[in-house]
Amino acid sequence: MFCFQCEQTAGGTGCSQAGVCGKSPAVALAQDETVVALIRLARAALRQGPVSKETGRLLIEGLFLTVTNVNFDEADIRRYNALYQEAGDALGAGAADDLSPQTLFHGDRDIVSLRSTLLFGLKGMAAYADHARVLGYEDPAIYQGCAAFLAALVEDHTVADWLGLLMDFGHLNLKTMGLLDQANTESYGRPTPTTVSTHIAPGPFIVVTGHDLLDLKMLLDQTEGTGVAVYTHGEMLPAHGYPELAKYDQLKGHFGTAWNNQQAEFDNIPGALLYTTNCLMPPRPSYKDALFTTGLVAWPDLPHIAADAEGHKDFSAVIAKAKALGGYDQGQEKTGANGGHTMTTGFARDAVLAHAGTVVEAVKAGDLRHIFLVGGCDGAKPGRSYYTDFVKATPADSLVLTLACGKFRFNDLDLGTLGGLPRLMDMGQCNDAYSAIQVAVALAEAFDCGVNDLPLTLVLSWYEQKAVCILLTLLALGIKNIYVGPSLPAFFSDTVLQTLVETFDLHPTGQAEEDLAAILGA
Ligand code: SF4
Ligand code: SF3
Repeated sequence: MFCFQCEQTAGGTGCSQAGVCGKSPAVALAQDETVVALIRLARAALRQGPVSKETGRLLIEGLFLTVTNVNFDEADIRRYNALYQEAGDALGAGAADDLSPQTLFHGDRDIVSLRSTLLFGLKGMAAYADHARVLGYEDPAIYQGCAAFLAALVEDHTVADWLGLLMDFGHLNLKTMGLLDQANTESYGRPTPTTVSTHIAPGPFIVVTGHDLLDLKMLLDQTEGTGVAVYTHGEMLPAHGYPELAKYDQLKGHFGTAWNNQQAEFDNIPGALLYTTNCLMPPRPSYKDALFTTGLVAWPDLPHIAADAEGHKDFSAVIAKAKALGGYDQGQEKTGANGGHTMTTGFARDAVLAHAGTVVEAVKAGDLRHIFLVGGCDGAKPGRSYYTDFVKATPADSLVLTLACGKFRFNDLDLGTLGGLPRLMDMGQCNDAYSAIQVAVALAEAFDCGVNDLPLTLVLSWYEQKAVCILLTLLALGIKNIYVGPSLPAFFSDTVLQTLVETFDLHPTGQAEEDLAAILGA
């Protein structure tokens, strides 16, 4: 096997014996075969004319299937692959469309790097498109673009053309994140600032993790009146900010921190666990029996809750498991990383922009020196204390916006307030980078300047492929001076990295205090 799609890749270069994530060589091969089956399907579909909704759905589903920490079940992946192969056959895929997984690594280092960057970005975007789809929001342009970029992966392009493709892709991902933003806010209401408790009450409970808010909504409908409480974990925290989810009394609070701590946090848990999307780690025996997967997530021999033809899911087995396990006898404190008992969320663009006037005036009066967006993935590798150190060191006359699971390093800290606003504001999940972009654009308009002229710096942490698509969107929008860490993608060749650094002033993160001083001194 060879895989270098995530930040924890072996030796910082590539997993070749087994995945650090727990992916076996057989699963890695099956997932590479998924990708070539999807390219085959995309090529056949493009020859027929506009890409149909049915084909588009298969493309995003298959790509999402191969995102890090989603599916570890070879037999399950092969079942999906057979569907993609059949769909390609039905559209007239020919011998020339049959590709070996090796095709993905064909060419010199720079070409493999550029191809991989596009492929991994596509995987991330597919996750967002799929979340929008389950809520009934689809856009033919996203499906068409997805097919075209998949086909382009195995075509010859100059380096300049590859870079152009990456920028075009960044715009398509912006459209996709915009669609998901619309789907979430129209389905669940506009997020409002909310304080979430980390107290776990006695009695039966279910912990829901991943990103799929519809799964959470269906679970909340089904747990009403059962006496079973529901707690969010990881990227589900922002659910508490949505009025249509927060309205359920049994949605009680948040359990633990980010995905990379799950093996410790779920040890001997007396509640049921529901994984709706990434990030699944190899389950430990002490909680394996409590674990259920749904959607594209799978682990061999663990119970999976599938949707019926109408998209409905029956979570009665999860609820029964929670009742059987019974919960804690006494209340527990599952505090944040710094011992805090609450976390806040729900500062999406409307909530922040409601105070745009205050922010603009504070900047003009010299009371607000800088705005930082410290966001992205968490991960297990050392070096991520950078983000805690950075946030702790930000001056009292600055604001810190955050999003995605990397925030669990610091989101239980009390940074105080500035001009009536909390200094730390959680905008939501990783896809809510869309909200952050809207805030930046609105502030630039208010100041009548470009986004790069704002007193705003993005400090990003990456782990999996959704971070790749977000970075490409930010670059496509011309946003410069972004700090990225804790290490750089192994799939960036020296030339690609140099090009990004020169074109976009991209900075690898260094020491928190030094980077902060450089930003504030600039
Ligand atoms: Fe390795 Fe990451 Fe690939 Fe897993 S997803 S095999 S950890 S590079
Ligand atoms: Fe996190 Fe997996 Fe990336 Fe959605 S849950 S940000 S790592």
